[in-house]
Amino acid sequence: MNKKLFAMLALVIVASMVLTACGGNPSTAAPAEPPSAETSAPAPTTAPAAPAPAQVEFTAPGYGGTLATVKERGVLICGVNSQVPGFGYVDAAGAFSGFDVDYCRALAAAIFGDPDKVEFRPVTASERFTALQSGEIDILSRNTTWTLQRDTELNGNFVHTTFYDGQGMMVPKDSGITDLAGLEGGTICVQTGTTTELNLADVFASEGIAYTPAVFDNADNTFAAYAEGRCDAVTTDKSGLVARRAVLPDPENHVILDVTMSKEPLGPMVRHGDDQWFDIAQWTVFAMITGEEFGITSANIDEMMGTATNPEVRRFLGLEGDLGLKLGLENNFAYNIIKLVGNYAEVYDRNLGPNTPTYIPRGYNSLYTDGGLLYAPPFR
Ligand SMILES: N[C@@H](CCC(=O)N[C@@H](CS)C(=O)NCC(=O)O)C(=O)O
Repeated sequence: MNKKLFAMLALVIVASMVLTACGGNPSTAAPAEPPSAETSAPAPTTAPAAPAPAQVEFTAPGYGGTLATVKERGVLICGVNSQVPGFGYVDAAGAFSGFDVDYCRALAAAIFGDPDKVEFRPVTASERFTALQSGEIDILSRNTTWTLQRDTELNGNFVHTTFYDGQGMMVPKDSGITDLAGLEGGTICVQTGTTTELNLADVFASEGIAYTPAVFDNADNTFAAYAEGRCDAVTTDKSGLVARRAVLPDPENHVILDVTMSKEPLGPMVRHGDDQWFDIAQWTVFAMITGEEFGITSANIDEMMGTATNPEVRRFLGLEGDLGLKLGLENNFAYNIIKLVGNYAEVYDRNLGPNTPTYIPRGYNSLYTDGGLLYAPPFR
């Protein structure tokens, strides 16, 4: 059964439970239990033994075996960017860094309790979906925008939005251009295989601005052409513009226009057909967000382990309940993510915070409690 069908069925079941609960006497309403053949048996006269840890049948339909493959291999293979500082970048020594790269490390920490059990596979915009579909990578974590076509014909499931972005436009400061209309008749550098290329066409057509696209196959070539003055402007996600401006020879001579051409919800993507893997990837994101919400950091988590009394925090840390087991992981998976990689804020600040060359104010990427869009479901 695919995930969406399963979700619909679950919704029907939950709705019927809710209706039953609402119609009944609230004081007798019990938490939902799995159906049991013994529900009508007389109540036992002795206290029941403590329930065994919940076992989840991971051979059921919807479990596509990715976790088993990754565990057997002993390393996660994560498709990443190598050309966008702050998000996915490889330095001269071959070391990967960035916000999307750290998500891969968090997933490795959740699975193996070791953030280094990950192999980074650089993929360009045009290569990324084939790499995921073919099984060359276990997950794509690379400034990828969630769209309907990618969700359907490209066989992908977007795990969750980890970075809310929008498309921008950068021009040389001395051009004096301040809005899109100022680019009338100009040449615009853009990368192929991206939503960027499509939005550029949509927005300029709807605003009636004539332009010539100069199309390149990766970020280095796109921005090299712009730096050489072969285009009047360059366009990509605003995050990408901030990132790539930082590595231009003269960052101070370039401005990002105060226009947002699209919505670009960026996040990791997995293949259709493996709900368990999807859940693991998604709850890794939720663990990072929840860590921030609870004020649990890599620095204070060990202390929290000894002092936490809030039941949800205790479940989050793996001190109570079996939440990790239900995913096919250890119960301390969220502990490992926070301890070994950090919560969302720590990862954000390390890569995009005020002390980095790729500083981007949190904006929409703040917790809902701070006026942003980050909101994780409960750990229960
Ligand atoms: N978010 C957009 C654009 C992502 C994108 O690929 N941006 C370019 C320009 S910054 C990039 O990352 N290029 C690096 C590469 O392909 O090597 C999408 O998903 O299509």
